[in-house]
Amino acid sequence: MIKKCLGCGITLQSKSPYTLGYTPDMEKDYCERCFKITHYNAKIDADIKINNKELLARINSKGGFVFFLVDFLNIYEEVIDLFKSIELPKMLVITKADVIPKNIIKDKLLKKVKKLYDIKEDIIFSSVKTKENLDYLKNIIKDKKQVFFVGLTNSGKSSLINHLIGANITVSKNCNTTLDFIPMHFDNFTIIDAPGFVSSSFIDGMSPKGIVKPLSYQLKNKYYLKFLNINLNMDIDNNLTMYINNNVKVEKRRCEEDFNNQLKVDNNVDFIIKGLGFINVKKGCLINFNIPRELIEVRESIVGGSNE
Ligand SMILES: Nc1nc2c(ncn2[C@@H]2O[C@H](COP(=O)(O)OP(=O)(O)OP(=O)(O)O)[C@@H](O)[C@H]2O)c(=O)[nH]1
Ligand SMILES: [Mg+2]
Repeated sequence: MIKKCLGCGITLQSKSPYTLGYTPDMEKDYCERCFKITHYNAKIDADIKINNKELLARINSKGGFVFFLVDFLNIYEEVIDLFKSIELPKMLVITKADVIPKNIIKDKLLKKVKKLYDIKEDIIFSSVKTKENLDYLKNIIKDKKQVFFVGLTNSGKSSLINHLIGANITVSKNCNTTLDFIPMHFDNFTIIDAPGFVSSSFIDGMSPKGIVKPLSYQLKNKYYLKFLNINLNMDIDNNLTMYINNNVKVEKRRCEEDFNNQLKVDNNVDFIIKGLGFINVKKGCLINFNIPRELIEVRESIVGGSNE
């Protein structure tokens, strides 16, 4: 009989210790990987490749209601396109609302996201830390037969389910912790956790630690910003505010670097570095940078101007 791991959804097996799903004891409900993540906070680098197209097809072949989760730093077109590709009734949930900086008026943010990305469905915030909207979500679930929690990897799907129904799905700050669908049956409804979609992001699995602190700079054209291995400069003196993880160190240095990429932007845009966050740039300019163009998106700002 096939038995699935309650932590990540993979089929359990006791034959091959280096293959996913391994447990030394088939009586156990969790695989060894989940055990190590939960008890030793282990970073497991198994080479897991979630195929977005296959995952989408699997979701669209089912019936039910979909909560699509994304956190505030990872709202960008590539992700919204995934949301739009879901053919079931759905709602966008902006998770980890507790990390959204206090200068941002959440109502306005929501309206801007809705308008900019032309989202017809409802959008709500949620947080397992502050319990924001957990009761609201519970009420929606009660009226449905089958509810899927899908979204970008690391967006907080498993955490949210654990908090909504007291489940014990494995949660971690690494990507692709959940490996397969995990259905949980109740008297009147079924809740299904799903593996996360992957995006072409700069960094994998960076979950914001605490409230994102906006970093504001007056950046003279002779200087550039260095963070992680990214270099970024503008062709005019400009004002910018960075919305990225607090644990990323940003340095201002005098220009002597080469930048192999350029992008011309309008006034008040967000320069998005996929997987890391975004930079609100006040004045239209030419942005020079050194990372591949496909890791960047630019949009009319969802935080700048009237939202601050
Ligand atoms: N600050 C904050 N962190 C959260 C919240 N929800 C989840 N997290 C953190 O986000 C990280 C990812 O959580 P998971 O629940 O494993 O995310 P997931 O979407 O199930 O990820 P995959 O299964 O890998 O696709 C963990 O470090 C969680 O602690 C939240 O509401 N607030
Ligand atoms: Mg998960």
